[in-house]
Amino acid sequence: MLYRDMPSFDLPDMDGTSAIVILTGAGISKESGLDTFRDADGVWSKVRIEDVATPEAFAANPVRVQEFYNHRRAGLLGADIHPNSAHQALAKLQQNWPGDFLLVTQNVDDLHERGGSNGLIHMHGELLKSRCTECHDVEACAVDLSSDSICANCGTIGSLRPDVVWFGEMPMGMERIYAALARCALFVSIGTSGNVYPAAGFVQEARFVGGAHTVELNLEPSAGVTAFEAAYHGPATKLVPAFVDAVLAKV
Ligand code: BV8
Repeated sequence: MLYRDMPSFDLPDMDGTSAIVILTGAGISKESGLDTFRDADGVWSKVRIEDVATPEAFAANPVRVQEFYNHRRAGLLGADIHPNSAHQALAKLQQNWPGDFLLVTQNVDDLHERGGSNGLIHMHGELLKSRCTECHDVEACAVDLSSDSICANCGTIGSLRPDVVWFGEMPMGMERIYAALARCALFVSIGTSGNVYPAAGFVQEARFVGGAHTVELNLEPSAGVTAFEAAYHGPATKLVPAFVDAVLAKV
């Protein structure tokens, strides 16, 4: 249900020593002006995953794949793209929560960092980084990549790719993520449709391995909504700041 005024969040019995894990997806960046993937006007309504987001696509047509990421990288660096109050609320939670806190994002944008978060795991990589397919060196990248790009580490020409995780590739930070899920008291999934694995399975891990209270904050019910003990639906910039204040009241 969409809330006209804020819901009262039912939270578990927890205190400042409890561990929290937050998972975010493209929905948290939507109100900052970045497209989601599976909404009606989303990224996958314009291009096919098979053409731009798999290793096979990159091998078959590197120019097309590089252009797809060059366009998104330039968009992210646009003057009109800023973190929103949901990003900022999660940074406030991290700063004020005494217990263990881990933010995991599926997003490849840097809006969590620009909103004040740090130490987060970009499990699907980062748009503003490049990786060399020869020496595996990863560097900050704010420019277009092409077959003329030169690796700053090994000097190879044409070996740079976006440092993102394509379908069929192993997401990043999985060991650290599963260790945190196994001992968290609160798991919150924000702005994700719950379609992409292994991220979509984290709620089960948190609930049945970690014994966590599991919460979904999303514009609409996700594909995995029934796995959550509590679900609140509305825009992230409304729900997340209020939710963070409710959690901080537990300290
Ligand atoms: C892997 C690249 C294994 C960068 C992306 C079961 C188990 C394991 C794997 C699989 C499995 N079944 C299938 C697989 C394979 C596959 C997969 O999940 N396929 C899906 C399509 C079925 N998974 C993989 O390939 C993963 N790798 O499993 O490797 C392995 C094991 C051993 C050895 C090697 C490999 C890799 C997955 C990563 C793929 N890369 N991105 C990029 O281009 O961005 S995924 C892509 O989807 C993005 O990263 C995105 O973040 C991610 C998830 O999408 P969402 O973030 O949820 O975005 P979406 O648009 O879907 O939803 C947005 C939501 O926000 C909506 O619900 C909307 O209502 C809401 N919203 C909108 N506005 C707002 C809002 N909410 C709040 N406020 C608002 N204002």
